[in-house]
Amino acid sequence: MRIDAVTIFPEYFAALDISLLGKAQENKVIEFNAIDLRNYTQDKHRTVDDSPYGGGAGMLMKPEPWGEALDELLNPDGSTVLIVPSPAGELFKQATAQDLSTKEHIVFACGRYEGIDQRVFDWAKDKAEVRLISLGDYVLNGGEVAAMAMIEAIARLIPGVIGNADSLVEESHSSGLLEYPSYTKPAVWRDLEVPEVLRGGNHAEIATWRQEQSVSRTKAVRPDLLP
Ligand code: JDH
Repeated sequence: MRIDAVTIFPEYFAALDISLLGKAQENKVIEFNAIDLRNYTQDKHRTVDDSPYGGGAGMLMKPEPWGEALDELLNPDGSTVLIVPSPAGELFKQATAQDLSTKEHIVFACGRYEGIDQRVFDWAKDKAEVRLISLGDYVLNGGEVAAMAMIEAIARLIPGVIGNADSLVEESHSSGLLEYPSYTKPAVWRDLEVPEVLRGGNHAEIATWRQEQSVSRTKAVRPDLLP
């Protein structure tokens, strides 16, 4: 899979060279490029913003640099998925990550200011699958942090990115409930004991205990996840 991110802050994406995603890039399992939108401007000041038609506070990203960048980046056969992080998008879910993890080429259009001129997406609709996606119901300063989170969630589902494939198998069998609490050694730490049941080695009892913990936790903090 190839992932491109168009942004005025390519430095944000340096973190993708670390850890599992860094290894996956070295192993050519994924290719990642951060592309500076200002390289596609024509004026001496490398301007990417302008005031909005109709008035309102703040600035918008002007369409021309986006057009020049996307002319270069979108596959001519229409196989690219263009993802636009946006507070007005559909909510990003694990199912979204699963769907996107099967794509050959994804381009993230990372806006700043109050977002990007609508015509960029209206124009791109004929050249790519365009999806406005929101990381969650809160306001960020731009698309970069949202794109980073989405990239991590997508990339870790690609075969060969996660060292321990069993982790993904276990995840895919997970119930949609919150996780149960987990413990490692030592058995007693600062007077706090690991629950007896986990030290007993009765696997049926452990499974029942974990299930009960998942249900009670979900009831308490995420009742919307319960059937
Ligand atoms: C991309 C610019 C900043 C700030 C206007 C929005 C009133 C619009 N989950 C998510 N939250 N935020 C983003 C995100 C934010 C972005 C860009 C993604 C590009 N910004 C911005 C203010 C507004 N404002 C809220 N309304 C209630 C109007 C954009 C995001 C994602 N993914």
